Amino acid sequence: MASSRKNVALLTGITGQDGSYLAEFLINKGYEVHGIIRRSSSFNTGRIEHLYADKMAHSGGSMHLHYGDLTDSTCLVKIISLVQPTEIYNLGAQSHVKVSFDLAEYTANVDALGTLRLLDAVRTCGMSEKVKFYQASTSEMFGKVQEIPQKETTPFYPRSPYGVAKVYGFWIVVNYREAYNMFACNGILFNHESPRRGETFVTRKITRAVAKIILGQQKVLELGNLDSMRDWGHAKDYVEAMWLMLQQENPEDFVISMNESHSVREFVVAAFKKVNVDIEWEGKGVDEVGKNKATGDVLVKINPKFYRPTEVEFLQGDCSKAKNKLGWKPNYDFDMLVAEMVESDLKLMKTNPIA
Ligand code: NDP
Ligand code: GDR
Repeated sequence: MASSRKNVALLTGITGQDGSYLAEFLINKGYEVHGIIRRSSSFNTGRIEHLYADKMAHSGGSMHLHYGDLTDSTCLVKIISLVQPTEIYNLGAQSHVKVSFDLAEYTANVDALGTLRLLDAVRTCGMSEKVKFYQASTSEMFGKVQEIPQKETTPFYPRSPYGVAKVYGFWIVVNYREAYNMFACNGILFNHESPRRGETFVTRKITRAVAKIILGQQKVLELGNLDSMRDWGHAKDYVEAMWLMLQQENPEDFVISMNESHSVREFVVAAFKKVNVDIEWEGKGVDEVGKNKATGDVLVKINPKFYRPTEVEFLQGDCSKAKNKLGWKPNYDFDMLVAEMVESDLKLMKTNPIA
């Protein structure tokens, strides 16, 4: 393994929530960090701009960005042969579960075949036994409840094109590890959030709406299934686990989670509580509403548009293996996560109401 070389990390998905925290983490550890970014008609580097010195050149300091895409094998080979990474973190993905029902083929192309392309690019560059590879696998692979809590040995039953594509990603990583002696690991991460979470994922949608409602910029928050149960942690804690997996003697797969499950309804209540609003629920199904207990104002409504054709009802992860073998433990709990996200969105909406 490439231990005598300087630590050089290559990240796909560096502009996303996890990519930005992981890049920060690795730079602090003294890594040279390279990231693959997509060409976009608008700026897509907002989460990582603070990490490079020269904004125009997308470079400077320990950060280097390269245009590329997981659907383009040629660029992956070029970038890997140029960068000669010691570690690759494959975080790039069409990561929205609901969107994957509309963009099923594209999601498979990026999330499933993109993983294959990246692994094959490593082989093409003759680096199979020189680079460590991290794959962003997901609790969505567990899908329909087979066992509670879910752990590394729980069978997969994905419930969306996204989940199915990620199951392919998982197994192709296992196969290349076994076939070509690659140091390749799957992190099976449960939901993790932060102030940098994309605005259309449910936690961030809620914390943004709480901030806007309290500041008089929005009246009502419309949501889909309030009964879904998720095991929510903080992205900052979870990127450390990704790195720890690649520092082991042998490549293995690990569940990363909080072993604690909350409903979307509970997240709503906790977020409004941070701005001293108590929510009481009335009605059932699509007619359910969340009211401000003090004023009677309806603050939360159901919009069936946000329902999914098939839902993952209950996720709770058992991360004992990661705790025992990696020595990983989270610094944030559920309450701290909600507090940080609400505070951050309050600050954002106060300074930039059109955000
Ligand atoms: P985000 O949606 O925030 O980021 C996704 C990243 O992938 C962005 O940088 C995006 O670029 C990039 N990307 C999208 N399509 C392509 C493509 N065709 N080629 C190259 N890059 C692409 O996701 P997160 O940071 O939340 O998640 C990181 C990874 O972890 C994803 O693979 C996700 O599926 C997985 N995961 C996430 C969990 C979570 O709770 N956050 C839990 C378990 C797994 P752009 O900015 O240009 O859109
Ligand atoms: P998820 O996250 O699908 O678990 O995937 P998301 O926040 O989108 O949904 C969580 C649950 O909330 C319910 N929900 C809503 N979801 C959204 N987005 N918008 C709504 O208005 C809404 N109302 C209710 C959903 O139905 C669902 O049950 C995330 C992504 O980061 C994946 O990439 C990752 O793999 C998994 O987490 C682990």
